[in-house]
Amino acid sequence: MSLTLDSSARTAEHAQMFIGGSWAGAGAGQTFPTVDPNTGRTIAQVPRGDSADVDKAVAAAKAAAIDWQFTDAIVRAGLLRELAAKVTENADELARLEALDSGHYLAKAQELVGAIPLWLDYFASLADKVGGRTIEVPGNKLSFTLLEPLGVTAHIIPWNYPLLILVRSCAPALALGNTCVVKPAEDTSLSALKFAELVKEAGFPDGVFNVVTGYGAEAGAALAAHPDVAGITFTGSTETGKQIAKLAADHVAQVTLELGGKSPTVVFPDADLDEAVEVAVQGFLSHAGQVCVAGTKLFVHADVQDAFLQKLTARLDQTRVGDGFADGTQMGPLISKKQYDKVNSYIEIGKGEATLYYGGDRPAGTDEGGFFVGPTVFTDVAHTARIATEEIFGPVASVHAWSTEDELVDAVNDSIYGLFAVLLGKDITALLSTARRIQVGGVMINDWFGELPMTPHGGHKQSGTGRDEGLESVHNYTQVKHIAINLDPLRA
Ligand code: TXE
Repeated sequence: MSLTLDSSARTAEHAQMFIGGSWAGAGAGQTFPTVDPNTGRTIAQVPRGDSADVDKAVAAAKAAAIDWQFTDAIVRAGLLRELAAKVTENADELARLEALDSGHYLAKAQELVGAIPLWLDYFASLADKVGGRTIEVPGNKLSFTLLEPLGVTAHIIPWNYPLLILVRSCAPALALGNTCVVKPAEDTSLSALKFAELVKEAGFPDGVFNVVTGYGAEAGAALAAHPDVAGITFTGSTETGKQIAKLAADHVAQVTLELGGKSPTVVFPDADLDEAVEVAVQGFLSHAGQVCVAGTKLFVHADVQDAFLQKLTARLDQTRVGDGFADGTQMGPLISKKQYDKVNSYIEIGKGEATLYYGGDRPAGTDEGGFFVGPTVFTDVAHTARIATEEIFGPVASVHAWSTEDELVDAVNDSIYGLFAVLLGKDITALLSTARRIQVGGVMINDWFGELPMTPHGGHKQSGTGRDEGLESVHNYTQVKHIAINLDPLRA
């Protein structure tokens, strides 16, 4: 049955899993609530899938895998384009569901949903363009490779960008002939279920795309451990990523992990400070800091630190934090009580190890039941402080002065993480020299992170392995088959 949203009541009904082309509750009949982080109130009850439900979904995906692999690539691409059209037709409802369930303010959710067709279209275009290669070998032989799909791929999704992260991994998987089982985060299942409806309407064969809702330790772990799952794409915490990699190792599944970060925003002495402040603020306040690439360590050159901090204060004073459905909101709540408690506990830790320069409190006028934390900045922070080394995943930044490139590079590289960095300045030689020396998977110069389907995204060190998006992501969903033919007669 179709998921229905009552926008004014902020509730939804008929949240059901999508397995083998049919809607289903959890086999054991259990559900769990998903809540509106703006108010803490329940939006809907969602099926609490367990390992038996995962078994059914993987079986459905496995049954569909061979036909889907040998469906013409151009047909697979056509279905993805049809799906893109369905997303556009249903963009308003998808955005409202996403805003309600994930805490993105409505205008941002609309922007995110509006971008989904770009991802579907980009990967549709790859379906009939990706292939193997011919290889020159000695003798009268023809040697070549095929790039074949893995088979059943699992997609374990976090709650910060629920639909975008689902699409960025399922679109290439489907385009390249894999069948998918998705496990959305328990905090944000609704947009995945609505998306599954659109997959069905677009005409994908039953079993090609499946969604099992549930908790990570139950449905998620069962999916990662399933012996018929050949590839796992995970975005989430480094800790859970390590657990998933261990589960995958038991049946030698391929893993792609996009994990935590502690990303620097570096202000060079010649930076335009108004622009630098704007990018820095986007870096740690976008989605209330719940972004894998959040720029939570502000490395500001000592010569401009005072001027930067003055401008930063003025800019933070303007930030409108509140209900995501209210006009003009620029920053919504954190996703859950768990995340709210985590961020507040880091703010307390910060007060003990640094100077609280800005914020640290609950923004005035926000719903008492919602999970709101205001913009927070610490100064006088040691590089080894917990708030400067651990992923907080909230609107909390630490400011660090630097003077020489060597000192800067050492400080940035002294981290278990290596996801992303923003560099702001004018001297292109200095910017590129630093960009080469820092150990991160992506560098943005004079701009804030802009995720795109055509550019590879992922981390060095404990920020992950493999790459989402770009041509690089083809490796996540294909395996190589080498074929050789002897062209000489076997007997003279
Ligand atoms: O993440 P988890 P949580 C970071 C961020 C945040 C912290 C904890 O620092 O504060 O993680 O968030 C599923 N086997 N990021 O606890 O556990 C889970 O159901 C299989 C960074 O929500 O990583 C959900 O679908 N699956 C990040 C998904 O994993 C399991 C985005 C993510 O949950 C599982 C989110 C298990 N044992 C959090 N345990 C980013 N890189 O953007 C959980 N899951």
